[in-house]
Amino acid sequence: MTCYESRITNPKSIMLTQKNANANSHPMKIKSADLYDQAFTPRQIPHTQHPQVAVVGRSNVGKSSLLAKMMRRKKLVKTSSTPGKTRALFYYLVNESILLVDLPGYGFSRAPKQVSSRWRALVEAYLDGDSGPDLVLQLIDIRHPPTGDDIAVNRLLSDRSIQTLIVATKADKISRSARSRSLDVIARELATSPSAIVPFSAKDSSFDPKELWDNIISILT
Ligand SMILES: Nc1nc2c(ncn2[C@@H]2O[C@H](COP(=O)(O)OP(=O)(O)OP(=O)(O)O)[C@@H](O)[C@H]2O)c(=O)[nH]1
Ligand SMILES: [Mg+2]
Repeated sequence: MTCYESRITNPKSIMLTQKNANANSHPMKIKSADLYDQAFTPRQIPHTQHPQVAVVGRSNVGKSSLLAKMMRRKKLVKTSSTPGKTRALFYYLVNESILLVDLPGYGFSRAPKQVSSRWRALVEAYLDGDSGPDLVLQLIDIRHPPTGDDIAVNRLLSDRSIQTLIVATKADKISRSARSRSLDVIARELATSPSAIVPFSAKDSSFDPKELWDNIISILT
């Protein structure tokens, strides 16, 4: 199927392109962003027709900071000073067309080292439900090789054939040369190519969230 055919036959894509089409501005110029829903248990997961982009990663990796940048809404995104305390899915509706979903962080408890069963139950219910994500951004701290949890979660996604974009966060924390070495390591561990990984920083404005949006839109449409 060509891109054009997939664009006209995928109703979610039509929603995206129609709502955001404007020749004079970026397709994801943020006009509105609001908390749409939240789910603390599998039963609370909302059913929706909106395209969904979920953000997953270890606690403290920078999920909420990335979402705040993408939506240009610093105060909207739920953050907590205690890593791993928030065990819910937060849904944000952007431009009345696309949902960004902040998934709970994993890997916060010291023992056992594996993804906790409660986290797994909630996230698997989301991934396997009839209103799961169209794309998952898996965030990896650029300073460290992927952990066992990161690799397990990557497998959880690939086992389900869920489209995944790896984003390497906190790129401001290391030098350019260290960045490219890190991308090589992350790519090798997650069986992808370094060029498929998007480096990002929520603190350095040379990392423009528009580029992330461009990546997302091109995957979804
Ligand atoms: N230097 C730097 N710090 C960052 C960046 N992104 C996030 N941080 C910091 O890292 C800490 C955690 O960021 P959050 O966005 O709350 O991380 P999270 O993944 O949402 O964490 P949980 O909600 O606990 O799972 C905060 O102190 C942020 O300011 C970044 O790109 N660069
Ligand atoms: Mg968070």
